[in-house]
Amino acid sequence: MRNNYVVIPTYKEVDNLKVLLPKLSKYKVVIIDDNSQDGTIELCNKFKNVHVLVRPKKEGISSAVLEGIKLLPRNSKVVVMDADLQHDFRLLSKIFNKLEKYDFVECVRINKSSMSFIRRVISNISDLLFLAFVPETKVLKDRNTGFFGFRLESVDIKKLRPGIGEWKIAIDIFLALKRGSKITSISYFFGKRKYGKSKLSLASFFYTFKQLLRLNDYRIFKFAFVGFLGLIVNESILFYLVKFLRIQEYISLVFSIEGSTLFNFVLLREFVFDKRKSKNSLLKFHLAVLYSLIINYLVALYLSLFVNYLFANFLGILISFIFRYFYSEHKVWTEFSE
Ligand SMILES: Nc1nc2c(ncn2[C@@H]2O[C@H](COP(=O)(O)OP(=O)(O)OP(=O)(O)O)[C@@H](O)[C@H]2O)c(=O)[nH]1
Ligand SMILES: [Mg+2]
Repeated sequence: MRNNYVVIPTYKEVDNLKVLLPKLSKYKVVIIDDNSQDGTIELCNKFKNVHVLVRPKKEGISSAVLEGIKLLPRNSKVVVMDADLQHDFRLLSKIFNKLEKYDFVECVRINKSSMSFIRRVISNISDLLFLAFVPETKVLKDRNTGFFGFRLESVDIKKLRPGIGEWKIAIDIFLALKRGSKITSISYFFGKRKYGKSKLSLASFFYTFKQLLRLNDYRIFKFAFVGFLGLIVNESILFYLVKFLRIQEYISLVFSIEGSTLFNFVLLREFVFDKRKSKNSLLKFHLAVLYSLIINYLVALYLSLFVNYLFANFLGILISFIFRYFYSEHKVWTEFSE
């Protein structure tokens, strides 16, 4: 019990805290408040078990939680929750119990249907995007959760580098778990915000996208760049074989395509998916290339019925690129070494 901490990021939540803090008397509580100026500090100071850290300005949930956990002893068990009473405080003892055996506990919302339609759509899209761009998260059930627990010593804190404004810290912490960490989940009913307003805004989309690319390690851009280099290699081989060696075009094309495929494979393996290894990746990458050629061909053929054939081909290339990228992420390089 001694090192069980509840970490709560807050911004203008004093009315909710008046209800929540008295329920947390069994735990040590760390509040990271972004200068709400609404009486939060005065309220927190009334509770002996509550420590409040005030930051000068609003910088987002993720960095707030990180600042909070940096204050804690390494052998702490930590639960992160919101102040707005959407996260059920009655689950705390269950989460801390799970942390006796597990390193990470995610609390999974089972009543997403109680959310408004638009919030549900946003939440599902965001969930899907994280799954698509950060395949390591596929073992999680609720990638958007803000309610979760972890053993601090199982987390490599140096790996946590959330940007300003970001707010999905659960994914960052999950990805920073040390090798061999055990994870589990608890389902719960997601409540309604009691007082005050949600801090979600249009800017949240931008921050989510920023976090998505950061956690993706910008692989999508690196992949596109390697593809571009492959195009140059492909054209160069073709030019050399046809122009200088006078080999028939239909034969030269086979070599230029295979040459650029091998070139792309090596670059991707060494520089893009270098933290992952996988059996038969060369064969699987050839399949990715084959499928994407077929997609390119069929899309270009079909769309040329409606638009200019060059534009149709361009769209075919674009769609086949997207396919090849996600196929590489999810089917070719599938083993995560870190
Ligand atoms: N320190 C700090 N806390 C924040 C910031 N933004 C939000 N919070 C707190 O983070 C928690 C979650 O914020 P909410 O606005 O409820 O966001 P949400 O739960 O993801 O979204 P909703 O489902 O709309 O409620 C609350 O305790 C907020 O007070 C911030 O910039 N800094
Ligand atoms: Mg909320």
